[in-house]
Amino acid sequence: MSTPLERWVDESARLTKPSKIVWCDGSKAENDRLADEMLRDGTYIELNQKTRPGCYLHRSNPNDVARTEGITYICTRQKDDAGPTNNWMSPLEAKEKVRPLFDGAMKGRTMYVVPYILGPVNSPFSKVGVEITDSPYVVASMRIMSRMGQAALDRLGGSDDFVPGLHSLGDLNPDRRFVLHFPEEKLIWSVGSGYGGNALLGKKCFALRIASYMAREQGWMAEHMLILGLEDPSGKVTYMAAAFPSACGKTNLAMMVSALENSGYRVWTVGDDIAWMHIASDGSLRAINPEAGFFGVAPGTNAKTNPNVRTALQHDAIFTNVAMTATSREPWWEGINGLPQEELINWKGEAWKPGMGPAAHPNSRYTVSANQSPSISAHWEDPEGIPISAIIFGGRRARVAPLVYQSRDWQHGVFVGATMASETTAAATGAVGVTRRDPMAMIPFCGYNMGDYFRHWLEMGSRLENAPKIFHVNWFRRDRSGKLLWPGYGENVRVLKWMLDRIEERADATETPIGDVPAPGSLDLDGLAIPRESLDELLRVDPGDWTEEVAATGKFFEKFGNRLPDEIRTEHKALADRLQRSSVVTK
Ligand code: GTP
Ligand code: SPV
Ligand code: MN
Repeated sequence: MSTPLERWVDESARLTKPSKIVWCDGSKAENDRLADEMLRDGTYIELNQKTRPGCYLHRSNPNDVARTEGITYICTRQKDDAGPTNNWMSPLEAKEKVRPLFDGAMKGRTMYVVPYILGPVNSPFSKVGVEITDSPYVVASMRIMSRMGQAALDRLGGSDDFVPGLHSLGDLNPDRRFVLHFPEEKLIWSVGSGYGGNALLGKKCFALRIASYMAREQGWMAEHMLILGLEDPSGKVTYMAAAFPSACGKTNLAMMVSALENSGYRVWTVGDDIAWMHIASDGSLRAINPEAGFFGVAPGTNAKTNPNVRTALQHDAIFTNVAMTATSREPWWEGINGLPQEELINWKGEAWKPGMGPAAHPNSRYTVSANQSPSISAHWEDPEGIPISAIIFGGRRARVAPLVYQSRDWQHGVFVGATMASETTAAATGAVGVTRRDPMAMIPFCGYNMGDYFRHWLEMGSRLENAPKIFHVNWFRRDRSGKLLWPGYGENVRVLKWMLDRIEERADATETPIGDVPAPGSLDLDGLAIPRESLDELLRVDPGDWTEEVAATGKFFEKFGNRLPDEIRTEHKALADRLQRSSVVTK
């Protein structure tokens, strides 16, 4: 008797017609074998094995360097169940359209069967996925990003309790590229791309889009959030989860070396991109990191901004679309630490000269095991997860949003998340720097109608005994000349400390129409030279800007019609009223 997995593998092989099928066990020997093959056919370029053993460079097709949201679909039977913020096709139409692209797509190639666990191997909250792919780069990446191989097969046994994901590079033609999700049958199809979020199906496709759908059915949450622990001088660790849109600072916050280390505040990493959160029997919210590695943005990473990742990247890491020094074969990117003394080869493999544009692609990335970071928390694989005391929302906004504010309560906090906006980045194709609404940083990743998603957040809150406090941050506010007002990175710990002090009721806040900002003196700025005017500007809530913001969010919410919870409408109205009253007072 064949198992459900064997039957699906057979069916996929009949469709894609590979010359060979390889079941991956996740071993080092298998990984070494794949690396050799990739070095031979140019998929991998060798980096300096003396200084960086086990490190390779991969150059993806120049038309395939970021997530492609325009061809990413949620295929539910009813269009309304995908909602106004997702692309939609009916499951039938989607399969008819895309099946021909898989037909014979693996001819002459090897099909890899990649079983993986999302979450710690022994956690009751972990889930099994299996990706079928014809990309060895995807296999090597999945081995870093998840618990891949035999452990997953052992956990699965003969059961059908896994999320199948079929992936083929196809011909890499953007016109024949599709990333399809079938949340009702928990199935993923991806063709025509080898890029991270499109091709590593355990990441955004399963751990967020399919998992968010499952989470609503089953009463938990799958969120685009980092998880960190803030240690205080007494050694107590308080855990926080933060949702920022793509390329807006999650990895850097989760891995930071604290500027307040000398006074006893340290940050421990539990996760850098995705959190699965459950309500424990004591009514607390507990989170696990479904991933096992980091797929991080390279540009801007250096010894000052993220020393932990620099250490992590000394061995066994994959670099994608970075530049390389021509003689010493070291990876290089903008913001690493000035220009090298030797020639550079850019991300496309050309000799780079100033004036040719960035040498590394702005969305170039590294892939590395989480446990290679010195900041990794001793509790990052706790099967029951760690308890979350604060949820942080944030975005990249040159103006409007202050450095930090606290929501009034859970319902108001959900509203704060639902009204998030951020300037777009190179993590997805399309224009960069355009402000777009991105509730909970989930606009590209929610597998169902976001009106229902807001309701799910409200319901989760009502089931929590001691709900986490909800905050909003913005590291990216600028002055009139366009200069960033806040130093960011390791200095962000000052804001985390204020949150901890709020949780422990030690810090004062000043009420504003949008929420509570730090009262004068309550933000620890010891040892940081920041002009008084900058601080005032960072914390300023401008009634004019916020009145425009209320209009923009109102317009955005209209899209959801009667799927928008009344509570969100109530909060929207209350904010408008508070703003109006405050501008009357200040006049
Ligand atoms: P995804 O992996 O796409 O989800 O991104 P992310 O949210 O993990 O963002 P990441 O930490 O990789 O940061 C993205 C970019 O923002 C990098 O170029 C960082 O150098 C920069 N960045 C991160 N934190 C800060 C900060 O506090 N201040 C400033 N100015 N830039 C930051
Ligand atoms: C993001 O874009 O949010 C990422 C990178 O974390 S990807 O895996 O491509 O989604
Ligand atoms: Mn992300």
